[in-house]
Amino acid sequence: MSSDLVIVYHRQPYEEVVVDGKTEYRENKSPNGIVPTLKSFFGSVEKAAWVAWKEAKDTSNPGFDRVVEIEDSFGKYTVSRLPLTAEQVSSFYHITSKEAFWPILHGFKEKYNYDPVDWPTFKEVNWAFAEAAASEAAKGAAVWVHDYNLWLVPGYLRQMRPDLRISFYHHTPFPSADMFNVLPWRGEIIDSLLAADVVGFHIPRYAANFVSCVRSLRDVGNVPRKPVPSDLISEGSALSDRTMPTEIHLDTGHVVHLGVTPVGVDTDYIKGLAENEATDERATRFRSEIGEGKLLLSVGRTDYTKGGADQLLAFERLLERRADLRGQVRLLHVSVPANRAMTVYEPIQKELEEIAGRINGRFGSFTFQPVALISRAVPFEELVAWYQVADVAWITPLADGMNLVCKEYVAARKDGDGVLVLSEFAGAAVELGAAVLTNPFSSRAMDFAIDLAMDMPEPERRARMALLRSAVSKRDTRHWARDQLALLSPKDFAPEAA
Ligand code: GDG
Repeated sequence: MSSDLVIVYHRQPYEEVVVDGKTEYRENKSPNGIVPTLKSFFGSVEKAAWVAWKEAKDTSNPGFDRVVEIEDSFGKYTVSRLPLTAEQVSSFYHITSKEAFWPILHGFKEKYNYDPVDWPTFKEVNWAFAEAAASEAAKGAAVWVHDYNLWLVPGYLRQMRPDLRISFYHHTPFPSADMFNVLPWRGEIIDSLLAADVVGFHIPRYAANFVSCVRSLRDVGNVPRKPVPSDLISEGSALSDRTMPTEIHLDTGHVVHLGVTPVGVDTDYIKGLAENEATDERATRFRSEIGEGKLLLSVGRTDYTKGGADQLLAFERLLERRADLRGQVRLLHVSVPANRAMTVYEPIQKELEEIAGRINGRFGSFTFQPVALISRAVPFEELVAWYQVADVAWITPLADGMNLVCKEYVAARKDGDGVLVLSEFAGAAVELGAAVLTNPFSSRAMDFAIDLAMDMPEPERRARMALLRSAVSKRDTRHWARDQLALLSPKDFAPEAA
């Protein structure tokens, strides 16, 4: 019970490797993903802790140290690893979180799978996370819980430790009541979130949707609103709102602050990589391989929300429609498959392979394949080199909480050129109105956007990229960290939380 800040996130914050029979904890240098950003908060407190899970064959005797002390470039911190069995991981994470919650969060009712959900296991695992956080947190400490797979933690934690300041951040979209209320456990989830002091979202729309869910289930009276900052409004785009809710007052006197802070990328790190010699050499090699033609780049996890199949179909239509581009344009589609235990993603992989194969069969030759489908993660340094040479980053998810790939592309374009085609259903669209925004549910809109990108004159490309670069630098990881820490600071809390 001695940490001033406890981060509760399902993944461990380092790589664990066994060297000569000895376990070593290595700093995970990967800049992508959220882990390094979260660790950067540790610099601001004296004592910090992290709670994650680790698979154990036998939870009563897990065979590893439950608590380890780590020291890396982010400082010293403690990591509590909850021993979970493979069955618990599968039930709480692969099934309840990914097959029931994930589709609903992203608006895919038809993919929602209720039957295999084992709710008692989900509750048990969330309780274990809450217990571990409670035992790490000093009196009045801040506990910061991440993502929907830990939705019940704030409620449990409040029961165990009323003194704590609890913040919960959603990395995904938050749907409106019409969608969210499909979940039979909606009341329990909402009550748990309302036990937090701060509930955080990427963009104003998700906060508004959350309020619609709360109102549908609980009587919370008037919810104050304030204007949305102008840099979070892309005129006319699907996810932009003009005002946003700020806090929810409960009958008990408890106030839930609604935090809207879009996650950014580490622009300095990406800039550093983009400027290093090895990346330059790589980029030069890639450019000579591409030759005179144009390269479209698409990067994302293999997930139905990312809209990979719709995008490949749009590419096929592009080649059908425009004979001038055949043999002149290629699409590099990096689609990183999920953990093998999640069979739910297998049909998407098959579909991507089928469409890519058909396009190559129709428009390719012995020496030229229009689609390169990469179904594995490429090293981030290589990704940055691809970002630098891609004429167009084509990022068209059907739904995405934020989407960091588009921001990484912009941050890597030190030459000030390149076109970003972005779905208006990615949270990032509210900040990146200078992109070519498109609607991935409309073939016509997708075709129009990609034509515009292919034919865009250089001055327009540069003007748009300058605006995009300034937006991405403004709200980078440091900005996010500052905002989040301010929300967690004691001055924002009513005496009941002290
Ligand atoms: C969730 C939300 C939200 C991708 N392929 C490779 C690779 N990546 C990296 C990218 C990027 C990260 O993975 C993906 O981040 P996204 O934000 O695009 O998407 P999710 O994984 O779905 O993340 C999302 C995010 O949380 C943060 O709150 O933005 O909406 O769904 O950093 O670079 N990295 C490497 N090789 C690859 O092939 N090394």
